[in-house]
Amino acid sequence: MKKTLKISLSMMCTSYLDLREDLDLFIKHKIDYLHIDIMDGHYVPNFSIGIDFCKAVYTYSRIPLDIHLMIEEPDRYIEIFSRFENSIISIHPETCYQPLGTIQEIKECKVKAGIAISPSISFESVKHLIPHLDMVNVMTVHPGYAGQRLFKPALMKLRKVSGYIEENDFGTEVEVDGNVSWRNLPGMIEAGADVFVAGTSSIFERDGSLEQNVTRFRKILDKAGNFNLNEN
Ligand code: S6P
Ligand code: MG
Repeated sequence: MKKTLKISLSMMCTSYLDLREDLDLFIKHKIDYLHIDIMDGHYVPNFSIGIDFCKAVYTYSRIPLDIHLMIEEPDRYIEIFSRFENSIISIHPETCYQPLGTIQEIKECKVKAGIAISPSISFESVKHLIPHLDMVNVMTVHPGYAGQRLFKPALMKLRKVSGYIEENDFGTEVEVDGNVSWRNLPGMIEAGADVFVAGTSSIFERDGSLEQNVTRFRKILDKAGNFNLNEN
């Protein structure tokens, strides 16, 4: 079966002054998700974008949001981030008292539910949550900043997560987030990711234009998806 590999664009890497023009380009190229990194200065040292930014980009583009909550006690904010149809909210399980309860709450708000797994969190410690999820984000950098180097051991975790999902036919999407560069992309595809967070190391890198980079990224994913078709 053909595998559809998707692009989730990291919006903290966009040029805010060119936002409207960039969103037009993302609409034209049918970008699958806008990846929204929400940070609180506690769970991660950094701050980033917030709910008003989500409203603006979603209202204009209607591209589903892939909201990555890097915040403590995310339960307090599920309701306000669940107002965007066809979107996904991912939490870090170690930020919740009762991760399954938070996952259920996200689903009750009629959006998709995901978890993000930081490099310090093992596959084994979150495995039991996977059957309840629509997406698992395997982080290949430490949460908090764009432009970091790949944390290589996370690729093994990516392989474990995608293998477990495939063996059990859960249908959960596997996302890879962090230094998804031109160089690292083939290994991440091979390790079983379906959704790729594109940031400063690929689509927003300065070497090519944004349009050239989007086209280049899509071509790589389409080719890999078709290859999967031929394999089966
Ligand atoms: C990191 C965040 C990521 C970054 C993305 C940036 O805390 O969750 O989503 O935005 O990794 O991509 P790059 O190519 O700069 O690593
Ligand atoms: Mg992220």
